[in-house]
Amino acid sequence: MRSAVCDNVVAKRRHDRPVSWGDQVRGKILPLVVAMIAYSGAATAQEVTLRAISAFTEKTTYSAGIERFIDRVNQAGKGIVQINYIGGPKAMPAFEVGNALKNGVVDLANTTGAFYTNLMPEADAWKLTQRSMAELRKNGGYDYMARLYEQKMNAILLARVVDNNPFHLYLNKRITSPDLTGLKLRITPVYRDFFQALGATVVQTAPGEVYTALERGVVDGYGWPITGIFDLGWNEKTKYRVDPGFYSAEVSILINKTAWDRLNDQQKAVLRKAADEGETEAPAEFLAENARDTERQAAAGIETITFDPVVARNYYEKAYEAGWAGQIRQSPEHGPKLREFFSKPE
Ligand code: 173
Repeated sequence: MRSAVCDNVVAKRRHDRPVSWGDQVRGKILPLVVAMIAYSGAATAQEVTLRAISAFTEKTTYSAGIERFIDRVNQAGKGIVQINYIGGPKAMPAFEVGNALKNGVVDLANTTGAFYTNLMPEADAWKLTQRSMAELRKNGGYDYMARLYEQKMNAILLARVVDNNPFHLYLNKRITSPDLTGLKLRITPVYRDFFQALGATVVQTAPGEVYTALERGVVDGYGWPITGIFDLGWNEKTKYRVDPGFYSAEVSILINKTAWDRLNDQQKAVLRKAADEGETEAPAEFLAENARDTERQAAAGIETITFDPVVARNYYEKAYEAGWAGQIRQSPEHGPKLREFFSKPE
């Protein structure tokens, strides 16, 4: 439109006739008015658009939290702040999301600590929390992590939108005791120390590669939470689930700190409110989803493998023992402190 106006002016001048009032309007005054409107818009328009990405496939269990957050922000933030959802791993590999967030390639990210241990090994410790986020925000545990997020990720963890959601071992070979010798299992850093402590051989893959790995028999099983195995069809390639579950899956919405610092108070308030709502509703929501998916797995013919109570207790305790040992090995400075904040009171 603006270039059409300019072209018009140039064309008119070539005719070398006296400049009429109409020409003046088109040539000088109109562009001025257009520029003034544009300028006043820029001066008063507060609306900022942030770019968001998820490490999990769009419209599946572990993207639901950020998708609801985006809906809330885009609803409450009209004229203030909006989010442009780029999508899931089709747009960016899961293990790249942490880097992209840190470097400001995206402003917001939905991901889990295990996917960016290269930048911040301590982030994988969220899985070991035995206290609620509400408690951790009061007891200093959140604040301790917040400093590490700022230093190592240039980020703020706005909301943990997955909690109360245990991980399990899924298998295609029956076991009668928690001895995983001879089994090859798909992992992320979440399960590495525990499954290796039980004798397994491990291979790390993004969630998007699990189906093919199962189909080709490259792995005998995989680690995953209690919910979500139906999302990408893994139920078709899964015979057993080992109980009990262990840890508490964490997926959170992170924001790049530089992008956050550029926002005004009103914009921050819209994001904070949507984040707080998401974090508050997650624990109860997942308890309900856990029960639903447990039934759904049984209905799909997935058999549960259980152990004697004492063996089961040892299995569960070994998960935490191996998990914390791994954390402390990778972060001797912060691991012990995080263990104090995160563990349940004795
Ligand atoms: O198994 C995984 O890919 C993983 O680490 C994870 C973490 C949180 C939620 C779902 C999966």
